[in-house]
Amino acid sequence: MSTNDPAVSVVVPVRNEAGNIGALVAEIATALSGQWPFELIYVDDGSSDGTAVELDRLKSQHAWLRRLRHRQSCGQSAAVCSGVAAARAPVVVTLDGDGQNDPAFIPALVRTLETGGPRIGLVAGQRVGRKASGFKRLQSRIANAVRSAVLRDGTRDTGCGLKAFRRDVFLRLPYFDGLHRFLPALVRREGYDIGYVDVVDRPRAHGVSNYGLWDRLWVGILDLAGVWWLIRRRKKIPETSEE
Ligand SMILES: Nc1nc2c(ncn2[C@@H]2O[C@H](COP(=O)(O)OP(=O)(O)O)[C@@H](O)[C@H]2O)c(=O)[nH]1
Ligand SMILES: [Mg+2]
Repeated sequence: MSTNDPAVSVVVPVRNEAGNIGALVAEIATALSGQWPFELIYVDDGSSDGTAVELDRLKSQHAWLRRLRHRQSCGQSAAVCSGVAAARAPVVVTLDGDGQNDPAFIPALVRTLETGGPRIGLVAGQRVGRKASGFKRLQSRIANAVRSAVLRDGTRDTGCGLKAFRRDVFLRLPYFDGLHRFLPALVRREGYDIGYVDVVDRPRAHGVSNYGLWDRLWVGILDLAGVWWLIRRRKKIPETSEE
């Protein structure tokens, strides 16, 4: 498969995901092979475990695999943004690097974006049959309920890492740490519709979650206020003419 002109760039943000790399890379390749020319960009956000070694071993085998690295850990949103900036395809797919998102859903996301036409800016995976612990599911349900009530972004679940979007639309979004949790609302703010695909969640394969309750709660409330303000202050700039 040609890597010169990929039609789809898959971006995977990772921090300390040693043990989860090889199997996921193989699953992503299986999901995309024969469907679209693709590239796979792992963004290693200052991992201190064997993540880089595992990636380098695979990179020598697959021409379509790229590895970006932040010298210091800078967060999941920053990693996604670095990956999208480096992507060569007009369509970008993101997914988590811990194996919780099943790459088998990638073709459905990309097709929904393609068949939806130019009005659709982003297709969001919506998790069904969550495998997280009861407490984590409760946190997620409350966060999703509060967010959708405040932002009215019509989205049941924004916490799912599986998303497909137009690269040019993403690059227009205002950047902040935490951006990756608000993509449907921010893409709507740019005037685009959102598509949805139900995806079946899996348990984390190895390692531990990068987030605790407090990381998500306080920052989530602050970010929600910020995104609410961004939407309130949206202003469509009219067509400009030069006279
Ligand atoms: N680049 C980067 N990725 C991160 C960071 N925190 C989490 N991730 C990645 O984002 C994905 C989701 O994080 P995870 O810890 O599984 O969160 P959870 O599934 O919501 O508990 C995984 O692929 C992580 O490796 C970070 O600080 N930087
Ligand atoms: Mg996870």
